[in-house]
Amino acid sequence: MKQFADLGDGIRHYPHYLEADIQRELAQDVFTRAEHLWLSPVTPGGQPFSVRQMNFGPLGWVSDRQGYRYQPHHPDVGVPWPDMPATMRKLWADLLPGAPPPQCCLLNHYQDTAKMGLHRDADEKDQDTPILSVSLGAPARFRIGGAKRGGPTRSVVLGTGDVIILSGPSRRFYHGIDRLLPADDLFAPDLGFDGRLNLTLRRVTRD
Ligand code: MD6
Ligand code: FE
Repeated sequence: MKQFADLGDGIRHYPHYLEADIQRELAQDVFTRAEHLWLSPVTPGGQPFSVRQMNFGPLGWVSDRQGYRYQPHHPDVGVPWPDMPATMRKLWADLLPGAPPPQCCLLNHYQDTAKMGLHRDADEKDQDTPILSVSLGAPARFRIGGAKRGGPTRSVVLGTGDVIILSGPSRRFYHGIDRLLPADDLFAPDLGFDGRLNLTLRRVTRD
């Protein structure tokens, strides 16, 4: 079993889990698959997100004026989402053996002052299977609270190649990204892109 930091409540942080060459390959793969398909999501109230998004796999998470939902097709061009990168499927199989396979890989690309407000991942009918996330590129401050909004929070820096899993109670915890942090020269291989990528794997349906 690879080393992880047990942060309690089912939160497992695996610093530097992916090696630099795998990170580079994954980043290239992701940008190739996402080309021309990036989404510029808005909240149901019409506020633009500061990240751009894309999805891979059978279902994609979409936010627009109609609301938040999962759907099998790209909302603008109508094509099915591209396949999930093989590295992501392998990570899930290695770290969550026995869990039903992921149905969505949501991609977020942060640049400059992009951030993500505190939210819960609550649009999945399956609220029990863990969520696994991979970060690539610039480090970021990840904030995590509890099951209710407004309680105490703590933060953890997610660096490039890090994996974090929210399982057990933390699957339903509020979390977000405060901001990107200056690149750490020791752990910052050049991955050939600006900013930060985060990929989250989710199980959506309850079978
Ligand atoms: C991010 N991550 O790291 C945003 N959600 O950019 C998430 O929203 C997230 O990292 C569920 C589980 C793990 C995550
Ligand atoms: Fe989330």
